[in-house]
Amino acid sequence: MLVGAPFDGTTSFLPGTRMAPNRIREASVGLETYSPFLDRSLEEIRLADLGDLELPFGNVSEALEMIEAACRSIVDRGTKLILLGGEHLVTLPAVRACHSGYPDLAVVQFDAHADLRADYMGEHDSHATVMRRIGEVVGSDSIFQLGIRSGTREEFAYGRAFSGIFQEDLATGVRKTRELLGERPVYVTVDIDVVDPGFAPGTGTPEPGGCRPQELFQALWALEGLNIVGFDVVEVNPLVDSGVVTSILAAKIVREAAILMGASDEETRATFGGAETFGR
Ligand SMILES: [Mn+2]
Repeated sequence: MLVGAPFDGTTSFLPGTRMAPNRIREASVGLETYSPFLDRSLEEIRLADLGDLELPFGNVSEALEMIEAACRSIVDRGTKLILLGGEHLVTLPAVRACHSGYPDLAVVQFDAHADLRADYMGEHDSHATVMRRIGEVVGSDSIFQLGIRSGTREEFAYGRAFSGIFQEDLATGVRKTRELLGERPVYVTVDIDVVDPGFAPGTGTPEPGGCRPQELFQALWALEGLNIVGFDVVEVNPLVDSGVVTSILAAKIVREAAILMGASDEETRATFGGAETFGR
């Protein structure tokens, strides 16, 4: 099941990720439902789009609790979760929800930034601390951080010492991650800024020196066969995008993830990606 979390309450630089879920849906209409690489179509899987959560402004903890409750209701049904951010902090309640259903959960992060700060400008829960908090939920050695090229000296020392993988190169990172994960349930979080800002300019904290979209797709395809129970795309900011290029990239990432996960929901059809519409 797919749900949007239009939240950017702790964004430090360029706000606007709250606009992303609907913009990504709009962009998805321009994509084919068929994935040539995976040789499957959105039409062949079951995917329900629950729309966006109505989150309160100015109340971070309440918003996070609502996101967790929504994700937990999806996990408790035994269905797979796809979350559209929103800033990266939305991943924390989603991981909490998945962890409650899958105690052996591991988290794979594609991101430019380590997001491992202990706190950020006095805030415990922030987009800049989210992976540190997630490590406290699943265990720091159960987070696999790929594409990381930005952070403080302390974050890099922490990640290298305690994360399951802390790696810049995606292909190498995914290969090692697969070997280590085996059959474990996995939550995958894609911070769009893992991709170079030349290809994905619509993001709040752009970091030069990232990968090309094709490298990210290859990394995602290489996850096929893993037991992915939750997935998100975060940090897309339509307000600073160049046209809709970043939203389309995010929509294609979600298409590939949905097909990869082969979400087997109840008798609902996709509203995402231009597939047959089913009333909510
Ligand atoms: Mn991030």
